[in-house]
Amino acid sequence: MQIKKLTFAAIACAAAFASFLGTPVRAEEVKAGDLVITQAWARATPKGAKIGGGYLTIENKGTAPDRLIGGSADIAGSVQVHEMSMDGGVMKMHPLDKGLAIEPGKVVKLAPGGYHLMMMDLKSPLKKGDRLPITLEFEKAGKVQVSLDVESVGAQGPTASPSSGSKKGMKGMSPGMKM
Ligand SMILES: [Cu+2]
Repeated sequence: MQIKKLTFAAIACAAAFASFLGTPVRAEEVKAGDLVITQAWARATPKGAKIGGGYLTIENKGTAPDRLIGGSADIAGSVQVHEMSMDGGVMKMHPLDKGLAIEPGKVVKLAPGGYHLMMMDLKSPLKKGDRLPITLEFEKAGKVQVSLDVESVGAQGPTASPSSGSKKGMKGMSPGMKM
């Protein structure tokens, strides 16, 4: 079961792996202490998919570091913080056991191809146009409610403008993995 889950995860991450070129602007923001969260979105999932990716931007306007350690959502069995990276030409992803550091004065972006939220054990597919309530959990800021705007399956950002971007970094993906 664990192996199967990881396979699903790898495929979804591969599908999510693309350069993030869009710089969409979203008016909506959520404040939690010194943290400002914007551009929260997720990708629609194909029928039967057990995991989905969530993305957002976190700015730390304070003077102390914080960490995004996880989250929860009614629609998912669990929500993890993942990182994607290239390892010898092969894309890999793994959960960040200690969470993702949000350093003071910094903006951390969770986006396709990099850090992301991984909603595991989805109970139903994520549908484009939905607003998905999710609770983020930070070490210091605690629990923070945000809504992910569900965009299309191949969206690169919350206001999906299909980029004519390069395909660099796509090496090592099998053809069946693209969406
Ligand atoms: Cu992942």
